[in-house]
Amino acid sequence: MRRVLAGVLATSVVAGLVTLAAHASPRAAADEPVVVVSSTFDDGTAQGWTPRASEVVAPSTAVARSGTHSLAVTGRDQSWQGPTLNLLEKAQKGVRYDLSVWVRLAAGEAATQARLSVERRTAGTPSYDQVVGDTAVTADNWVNLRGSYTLAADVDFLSTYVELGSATASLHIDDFSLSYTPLPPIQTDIPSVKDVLADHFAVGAAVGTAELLNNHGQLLAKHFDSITPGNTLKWDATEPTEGTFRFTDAETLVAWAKANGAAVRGHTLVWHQQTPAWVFKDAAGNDMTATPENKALLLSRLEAHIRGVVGHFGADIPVWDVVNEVVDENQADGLRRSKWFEITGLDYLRTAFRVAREVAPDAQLVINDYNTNVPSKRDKLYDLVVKLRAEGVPIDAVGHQMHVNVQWPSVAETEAMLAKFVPLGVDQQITEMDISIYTDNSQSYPTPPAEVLLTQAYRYRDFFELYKRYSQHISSVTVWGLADDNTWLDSFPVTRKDHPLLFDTRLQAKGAYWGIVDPSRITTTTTTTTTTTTTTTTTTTTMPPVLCTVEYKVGSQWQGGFQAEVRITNRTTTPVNAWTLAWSFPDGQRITQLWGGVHTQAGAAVSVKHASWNSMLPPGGSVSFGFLGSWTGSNGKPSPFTLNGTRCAG
Ligand code: 9MR
Repeated sequence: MRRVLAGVLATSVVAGLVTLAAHASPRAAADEPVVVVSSTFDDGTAQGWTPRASEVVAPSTAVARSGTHSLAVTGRDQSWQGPTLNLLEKAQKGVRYDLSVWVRLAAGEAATQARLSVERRTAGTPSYDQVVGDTAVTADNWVNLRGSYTLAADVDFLSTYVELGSATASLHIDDFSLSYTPLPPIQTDIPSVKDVLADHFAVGAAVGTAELLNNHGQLLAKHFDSITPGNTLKWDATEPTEGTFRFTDAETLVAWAKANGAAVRGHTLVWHQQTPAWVFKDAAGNDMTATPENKALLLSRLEAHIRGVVGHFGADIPVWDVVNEVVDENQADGLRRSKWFEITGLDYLRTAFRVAREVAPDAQLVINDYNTNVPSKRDKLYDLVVKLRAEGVPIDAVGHQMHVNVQWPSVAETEAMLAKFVPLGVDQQITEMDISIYTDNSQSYPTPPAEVLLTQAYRYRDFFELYKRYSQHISSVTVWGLADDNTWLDSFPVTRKDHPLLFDTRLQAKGAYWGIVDPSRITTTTTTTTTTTTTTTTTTTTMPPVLCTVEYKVGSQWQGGFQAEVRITNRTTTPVNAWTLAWSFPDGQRITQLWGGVHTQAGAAVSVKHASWNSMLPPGGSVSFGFLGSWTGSNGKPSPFTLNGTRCAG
């Protein structure tokens, strides 16, 4: 239910006054959105909005997204000029706000891009944060810019503003709102993940400064004994211009870790992304080409960077992802064609590890990469580590990012990944784990389906069981985010809400958490919250208990024929005796031969009964069978499957 504060809507001045009361109000119940500011301009005033520079803002009746007025902005001569609203007295540190505004170009203006930004100043020094990135806008329609923002620093200036890609276009804005939804308390009566796994490895989360505050900070402290700065130690954050180092946010994270007894993983010294352009400019300011002079210059910059960053933190950061994502399995030599490689060959790797070891002799030095489970990539990474270590390059550990999803990869492939590096005697770390609920780019769920979250919970269980079995070779396991309210997967590979972590968007424990902590408590009762700026619906869905999951994989397919494998897993705590699995084919498929069971087919309806030797399906156990079939049309996957008459998930 939406909660609008009486009297807030009239003017932003009134809204500001009421805001203070709202934040203190015991009636601001968890999960009910509180509108802090709403600007409709329908009273014919600018409601506190002002220009950022010399442009003009004025209420207008030329167009309105709702009601009678919008705010017209004319006379712009810089792209960053635009309407701005002072939020200093309105937004509090550590609260996650939803911002929404509608934008439309003035009549006759050519299409361009708009974005919603925040300017904040600490002791007079400005920083600019993007709330909503470049979004196409035209003079024909209203476009909604909507995003979330958490203020994490102490500020003496705070404003939001709309800016455009094209410098001079005039525009209108309307129906701005700033709102927040109070969070319920974190659960204090559940086990801490770090305690449950204390005998095995450190448990980490990737965070930014916003995750240290209020409920987020409490959740982080309760469950994690390691943190990885998600962005604040990358080159663009630490050395944006040559020789000028900035450590403010990273220092905040390190201080929090010290105060809370958590370790810090340093991420990352060398990467092909988030590296400022100046790094790859030659002495004349042009893009570097592969010359001996440029190679020397680039390696000297690399050395100075590592000395500056690693030297600054010293013993406070005892493990570094020295190099990140340098392997490309599609190259015969296995090396990513980054600017680093093009200009220095393998020497950037040698220099990075050598200098890191010199500056921090006791730190653990890691080579970190994604998709290290994929056999071809795993093997190329392995070959590189062997080669460099043979030369004396001090690589102490291999980092497996483990950005995976609810179907991919298999636990067996992941085990092969860990097993591969064991003979080398290197430490291994899981550095960036998350389990996307999506398996392809076309999917998007308004609310995550209960059965998908259940599969995710079992995947977390199975991966952590594997890590525990290998824990003598694994020193830490880190998830890439604290909770589902803030995950990089919301905008990668496409924009949609993902739910890949252990805690939900309200910071409550998910099945994924129980999968790690106590799989017997993975529950089919889920609480999901869907939030929009105007409504919030909280639904508690009690699903029928899930008895089984079924994986159906087409292994190969050719003109008219295909081969498939089906794996049934018993998700209950009691054995299933004498199983029969049934489904209906969607595309006229016909089974021609089946092994591992006995089949009958009538039209589309198929029933597969156990073979004499695999009739028992133990609790938590699986059986598989395979078949050859014929198909026409699209060979779609059947769903649902029923086991002894009860529907399975997957
Ligand atoms: O979590 C990081 C995200 O906020 C950044 O936008 C993103 C793009 O540079 O980088 C994310 O972290 C990456 C990590 O540094 C390296 N492995 C992949 C991670 C996800 O992109």
